[in-house]
Amino acid sequence: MPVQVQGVVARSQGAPVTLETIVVPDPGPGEARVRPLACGVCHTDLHYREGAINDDFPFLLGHEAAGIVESVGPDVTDVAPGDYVILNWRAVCGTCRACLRGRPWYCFSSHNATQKMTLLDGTELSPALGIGAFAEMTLVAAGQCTKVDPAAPPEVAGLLGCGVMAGLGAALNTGNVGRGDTVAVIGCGGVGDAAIAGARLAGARVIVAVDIDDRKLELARKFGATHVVNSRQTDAVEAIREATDGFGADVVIEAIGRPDTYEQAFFARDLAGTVVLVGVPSPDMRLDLPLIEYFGRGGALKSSWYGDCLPSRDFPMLIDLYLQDRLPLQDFVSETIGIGDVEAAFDKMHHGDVLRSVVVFDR
Ligand code: PAD
Ligand code: ZN
Repeated sequence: MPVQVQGVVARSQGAPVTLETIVVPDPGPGEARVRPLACGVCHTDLHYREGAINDDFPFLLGHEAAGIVESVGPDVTDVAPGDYVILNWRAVCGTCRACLRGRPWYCFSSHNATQKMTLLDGTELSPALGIGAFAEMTLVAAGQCTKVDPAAPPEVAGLLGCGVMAGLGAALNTGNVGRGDTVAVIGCGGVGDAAIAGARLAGARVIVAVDIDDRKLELARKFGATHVVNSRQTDAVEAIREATDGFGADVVIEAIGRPDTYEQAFFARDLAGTVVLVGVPSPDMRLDLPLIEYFGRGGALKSSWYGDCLPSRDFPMLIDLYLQDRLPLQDFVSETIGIGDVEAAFDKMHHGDVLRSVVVFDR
């Protein structure tokens, strides 16, 4: 039977989100119906509301979630009702050209639910990143459910579903930070701080955090920054060089998505170093740099999509590290809120007051 539940919907561009009754169909082949227990508020949800992703309003927002599988489609065997899962937006297809070459973390054709959730009047909803988890129930592809140890509380576990995974993976997977490396992270929101935590986990010996907000720099220290730089007051490139014996960092991670900070990242790395762009730029942005600098500095300029993560490999492993007190995921949770507080959480995010607000559902 289809169920009717409450969900957070963005009806039109820029309008405040509203709590609406939504209809969630029974799971069909390859699908799972999931009861979210917690879901983080991510910048991307706000981008959807502002119409910056696409025009497919109305959106059902929310995509950083952990929950319980309620029911599964007839052919689903890898998850079962009662499983505790993190929802992912990389349900690898196994058949696209990336998967066939053994690089499923780039999967170009990842799965979402085939059926649509709707409003009461039948209007089809577009779930954010194919998830839509600011809702008491949601419908996803079964492959979007990654089982993890239920000992990790949902408000913590859900964060791996998007931003925190993107940052951790930018350091661990895309940047391939190794023991003894020097690392700089520009932009210390949830994503940047996760990159710092990832660099520490990988054994970086120097981690320079750059931001324009002193509150963020203080948090960055907690996640493992050995040096902090307020780039409103100090030149970021010079400060990073100073912290790295005058050479620049082996890996510089840009976690904002701006040309000026990307340029800092480009010039703040050592010869043959790596720049990782995990911040998402807007389509109007341009970069103008002398081509000889690209050649002369060598190394690698990479982008990181979702931290190049493979959910089946990375989520259970990172939850285990959290449970062993080696990854402080709980420190990303600035506050827990109710399902009616998402609009207020956008406001706090906008003012830089929080790393993550997390919606927690009544259990
Ligand atoms: P956030 O807004 O919480 O953090 C951004 C941080 O950058 C804040 O601490 C700001 O103070 C700081 N900042 C802003 N301007 C500057 C500047 N000029 N110089 C230095 N610091 C500055 O965002 P977030 O951490 O949630 O997300 C960061 C980016 O990562 C954002 O672009 C988001 O869209 C992107 C993202 N990417 C992926 C992916 O798969 N690549 C996934 C999730 C999020
Ligand atoms: Zn997100």
